[in-house]
Amino acid sequence: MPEAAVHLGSGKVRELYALDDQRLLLVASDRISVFDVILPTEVPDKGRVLTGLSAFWFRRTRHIVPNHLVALRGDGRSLECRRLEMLPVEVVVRGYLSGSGWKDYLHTGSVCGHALPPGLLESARLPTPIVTPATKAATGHDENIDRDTAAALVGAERWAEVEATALELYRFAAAHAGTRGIILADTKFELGVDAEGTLVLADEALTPDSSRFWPAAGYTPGGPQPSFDKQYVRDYTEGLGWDKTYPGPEVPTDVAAGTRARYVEAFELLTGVAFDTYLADPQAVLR
Ligand code: PZK
Repeated sequence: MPEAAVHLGSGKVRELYALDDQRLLLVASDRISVFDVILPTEVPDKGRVLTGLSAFWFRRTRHIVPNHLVALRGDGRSLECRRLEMLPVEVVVRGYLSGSGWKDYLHTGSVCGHALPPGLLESARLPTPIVTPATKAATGHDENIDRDTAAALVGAERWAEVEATALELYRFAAAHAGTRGIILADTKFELGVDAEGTLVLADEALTPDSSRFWPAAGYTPGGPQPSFDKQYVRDYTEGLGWDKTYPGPEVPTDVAAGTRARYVEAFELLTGVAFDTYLADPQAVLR
């Protein structure tokens, strides 16, 4: 990292630096969070997998919406990006009923103001994908909001553009993942606006940390689906009887290695690039 970089903030598993007034550096660590708690054990190369996947998707979706990617660095875990005015809304697209969407549906029959047919099972495929906005609550947790609230936060015209863009991104990525045996159940986008007022896709995009990826083989609605990437480490930590509060437990090397292998498998299936090739030359995902 250049010595001039100024640290702007930390996410749970990422760091954000200012390179100059126009550009930022997003650095993905190998930290992993399980049940919203960071574990003391890292998953080797996890940050490189996520960064490579983000860069891959930015390259392949720029016909849908411009994005903030300026350069993928040779370390494979850092993205130089354009500095934007971020929208104060997280944009989740759901093709399947899971997580907070399933909880809201159980209680109200709808998700973020989208009335859904009765009798849907947990993890069911939705009749059509829906956009479910959220805001960062004071607790640090995301809070689902309805589309009128989102429209009030960013402006009605901008919100309509965001919804249409997010749906197109989801349909494109879900179709690609489907051909690779992966269900893209849902995904969260963060968007910003550049100095010209153009909507720009930012943050990380379509990674296992911002999405639910399920193996298509074995998909069975009626309960939660195993996570493509985190299931080993979830199963291990739950098997300890851990109460899912801080601090999380250390995980054995073989569990961390098994988790790494699942991340790498997702990377290779989705990008079609061997992970060793990426390590030797990260630009391979941009071609
Ligand atoms: C921006 N974050 C989230 C916080 C992280 C990431 N292109 C952009 N322009 C302006 N701001 C941001 C971005 C992006 N992406 C992203 N906060 C601001 C965040 C902490 C650590 F790695």
